Amino acid sequence: MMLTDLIEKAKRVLEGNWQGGFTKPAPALYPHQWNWDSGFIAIGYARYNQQRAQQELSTLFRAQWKNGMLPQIVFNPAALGGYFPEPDFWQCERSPNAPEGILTSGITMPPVHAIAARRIYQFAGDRDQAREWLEAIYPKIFALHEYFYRERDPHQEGLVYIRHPWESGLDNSPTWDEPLKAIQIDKSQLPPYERKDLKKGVPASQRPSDEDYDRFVYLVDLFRRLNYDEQAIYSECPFLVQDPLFNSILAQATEDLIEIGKLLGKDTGRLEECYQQTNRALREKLWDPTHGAFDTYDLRAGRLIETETASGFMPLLSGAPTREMAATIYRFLESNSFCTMHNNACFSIPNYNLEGEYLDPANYWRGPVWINTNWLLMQGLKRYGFKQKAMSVREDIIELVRRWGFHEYFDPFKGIGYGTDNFSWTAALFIDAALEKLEEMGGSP
Ligand code: 9WN
Repeated sequence: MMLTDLIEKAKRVLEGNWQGGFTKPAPALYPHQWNWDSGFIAIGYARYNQQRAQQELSTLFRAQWKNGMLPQIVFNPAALGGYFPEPDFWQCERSPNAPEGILTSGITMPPVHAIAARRIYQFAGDRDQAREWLEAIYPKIFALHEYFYRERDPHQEGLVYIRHPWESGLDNSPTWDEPLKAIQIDKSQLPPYERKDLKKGVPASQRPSDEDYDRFVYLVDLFRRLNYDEQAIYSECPFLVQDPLFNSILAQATEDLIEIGKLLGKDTGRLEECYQQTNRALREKLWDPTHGAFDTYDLRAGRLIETETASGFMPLLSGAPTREMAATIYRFLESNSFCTMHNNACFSIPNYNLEGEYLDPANYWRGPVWINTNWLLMQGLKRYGFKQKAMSVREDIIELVRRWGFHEYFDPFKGIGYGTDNFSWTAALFIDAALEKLEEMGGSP
């Protein structure tokens, strides 16, 4: 199929998932609005439908908590019953910070919104209107970043923690195995629950395990018992980690927010401090020279967690690595661990080391290639001048979709699409990558 036809097909995927105010991540598996999904989706819309892109983020930010937190899920009241956990389980009304009249979960996600907002302005057909929209969204994104640095950075070191694997966006990444194993579950104390994700046509072998879900549920139950009080959660939560993916997205989003702020004539001093401090902390605390990548710091265990996932390269995105660190990362990415061969033999960039002990090429965040992390790493590779590698990642984004469709994730060796089909961010980021390629080719498909 010609690239231009595929782009039209991708637009139809987004249209099919459009709910009249936001875009759900997938037709059946994810029936509500998800935080970082909407950011990636807006990046796709930014290329061809400015209004939609703006609306996607505006709808999301309507659900912002009073303390600035932006929830992981905004529930669609008309679609309740199809997902677990839903508002009856979260019970966010226990928190004085929860928004009134809007149903949400009680955790957050990586803050990609300023990255998307800047691109919306960059590609806007109507710049004046985009600027007006930025005026309205800027204070909200600013409040979100303030929330992170105020509530999630206990040592004021520029690194924010996440307190649930769902907050990472990479729910069952091998990086969480160790901290999750440390949580001893007493089944008789766990609230009863029923997984809905296994009833949507995706094999259990491609989803997180029941042991993972027990821990996901344990943490939600803890948060609701603590009425979502950040201080109390900080004291009691057994899962508290500083993750390089989350923090480098935060740093990059802060850099983009600075640019937006300058455009609007705001004082961006505080944001500049945050940006510098987070990048410095990534370098000084999370870089592991023996590993050749960035690690996650486990605040409970008081040590780095050494696993080899794509998150370990993500600080390229925000410009945190020194030239030397970036060169080391580049060699890692070019090794057999992260796939140097092409021509049908392998696709970039799997979420986990292809030679790693816990590799499972069909299981969720434990091996497959995901389009969002590849898109982010592509930006990071460009930033450091690794143009050829960035272009090969872009080519894989396009080829995976061309050959296997708009799947949620893909087998790193065979390409085969796994998880749900018609996945929104795959379609959205494909549109961005394909249009960028077409522009470079001078418009010919
Ligand atoms: C829990 C919606 C979300 C993504 C996450 C992905 C998956 C949810 C789930 O789907 O997580 O948030 O139910 O498995 O891991 O990154 O945002 O697409």
